[in-house]
Amino acid sequence: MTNKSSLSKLSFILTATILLWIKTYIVYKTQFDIKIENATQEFILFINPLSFLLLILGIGLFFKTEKGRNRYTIITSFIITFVLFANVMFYRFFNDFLTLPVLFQTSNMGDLGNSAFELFKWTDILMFIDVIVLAFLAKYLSKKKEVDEGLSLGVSRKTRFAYYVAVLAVFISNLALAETERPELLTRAFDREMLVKNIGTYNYHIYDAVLQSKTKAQRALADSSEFVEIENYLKANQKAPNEELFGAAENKNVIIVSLESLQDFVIGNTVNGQEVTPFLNDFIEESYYFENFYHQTGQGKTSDSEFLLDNSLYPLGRGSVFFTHGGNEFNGTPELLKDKGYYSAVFHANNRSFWNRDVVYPRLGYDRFFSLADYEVTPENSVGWGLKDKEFFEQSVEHMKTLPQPFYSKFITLTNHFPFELDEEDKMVDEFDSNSRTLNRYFPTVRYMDEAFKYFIEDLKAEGLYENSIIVVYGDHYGISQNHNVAMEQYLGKEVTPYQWTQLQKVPMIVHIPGEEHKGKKISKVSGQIDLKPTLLHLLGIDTKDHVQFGSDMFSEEKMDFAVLRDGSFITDKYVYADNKCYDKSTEEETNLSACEPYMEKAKQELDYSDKIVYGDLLRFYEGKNYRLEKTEDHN
Ligand code: GP9
Ligand code: MN
Repeated sequence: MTNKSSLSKLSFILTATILLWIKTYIVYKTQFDIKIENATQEFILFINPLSFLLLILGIGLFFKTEKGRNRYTIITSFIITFVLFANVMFYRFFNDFLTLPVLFQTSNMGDLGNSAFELFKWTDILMFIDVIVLAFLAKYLSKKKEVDEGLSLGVSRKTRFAYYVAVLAVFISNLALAETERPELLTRAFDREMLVKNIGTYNYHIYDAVLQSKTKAQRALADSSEFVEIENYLKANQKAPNEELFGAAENKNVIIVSLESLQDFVIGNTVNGQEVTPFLNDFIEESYYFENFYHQTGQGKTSDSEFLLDNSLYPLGRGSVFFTHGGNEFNGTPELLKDKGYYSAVFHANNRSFWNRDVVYPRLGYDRFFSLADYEVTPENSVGWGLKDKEFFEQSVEHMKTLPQPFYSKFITLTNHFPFELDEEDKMVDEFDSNSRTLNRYFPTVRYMDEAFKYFIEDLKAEGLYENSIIVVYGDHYGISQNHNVAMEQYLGKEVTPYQWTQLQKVPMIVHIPGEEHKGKKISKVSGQIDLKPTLLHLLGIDTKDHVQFGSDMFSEEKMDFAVLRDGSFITDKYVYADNKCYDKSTEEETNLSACEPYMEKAKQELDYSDKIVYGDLLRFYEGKNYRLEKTEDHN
């Protein structure tokens, strides 16, 4: 077989590939709102459909006849175009890319179905033009070639091999480029826009399908018997609520403020002689402040903290649970509060799909998500990751005024996010001076966030929302990673041992209850984000003894001093277990491992049981006694 005939056999496939490729890129640019920041990103976007198209259309090379090959190419082009078209329609409605769970979520599709007609534009037909062109081409070309019998034979093995080596090379270069632009793309950044931007819409669908089948398999293997043991464990760990505070905030609005990357070490502390969080320091004086409160997040960062908050379940050891198990059955706080007549909303000026929030929030019971599209975001009022916190709070209060009361609301800030960028005019303290630009810049952005929060509280007072709301403020996760230990040692004036590192995982946690201002009480009991849900529900007067929850009421006298971090470290009243070592809190020095041993089993069990619930989607088997009896059946 000559090269020339190999090439002509390939030419139809390559024509189809190029047409689809260009079409996909045109669709990216005209139908989706993908933010491109530099030329490399644009280049990645341009090449990203190629590897998949070559791979799939290349299957045509295995067909023995030209007719079969062409037919395969045309049908495949049509299917791929249809997938692209479906994404365009879906995007017009949800501003997001399709995922398999969403596809099977009837409520979502119902919404789309009703408006599909309205979403359709006549120009969409243009998307299919290349398929029609291919069909004509096939007809015309095959007639012309009928004379040449040789060309009807299959493609040689060598050609196929060379072809697929080339496909692999394209794929690997794409992935490598994407990884340099966005490290840990596949494990960390669970933003669909980011995925589509980097690996392309088609590869993204494959990635999504793999994830989906993995979780489906784990779920299918689980059964309700696994739940019995866990339930016994949880029952044995139940703690009675604090009698005085149970119901102290009944029927009040709930305002939860998740402060981005805020660690506890800045509270009451200074940089260059200036207070880092002057407002929070004052706010603490009229609130309850938990000074030994830990974040328990993993790779899912903010989304993990949200998961902990609303479910009192641990996030997972790898990936973001919002992304990997967002379709599970939950008993989220917003859902539980519905029985009490609460309306619920989240405020966060980022893409709806970031961390899969648009899919997970409804499953947790949230009624409304005020996301990027609900805010007026301009280059002037943005910095770093987007809308500046002050603007965010200001615009949020406007939305907030429209909510039915009582409401359960959550506000997620953004400015104090790595790489901690801030406009000159917003800097209220000077940067720290160390070898870490990240730590240096952390202080001014924390200071800015503190100021923004102050304005928020003032706004709430002005709008009459302060007095009838309970306000819960906490840091979502650490902001300064271990890479900056040297600079951190300089700031703290002590070595960052595994013990100190664990202490750095403390995040501030403040609860303000109207009428309780005089308390201004510091609570030193060891607790974590896992405890937020029962604490809150008890304040609202909701009994949680039949709830599936790993946390306990932080106000309860019976509450054990205990927090497990997602990496398996834990903290008790006397000890810290980290890096396989046991530390005595009183000396801050390593001690005999046997001192930590009594808690090691418990720490492991907590995480294991919680993981079992999440991986097996076990809450679908739960027969709660006080609520949602109808949920005993598996609806999925
Ligand atoms: C993104 C914001 C920050 O929406 O919540 O995410 P993070 O990187 O902190 O998880
Ligand atoms: Mn965060």
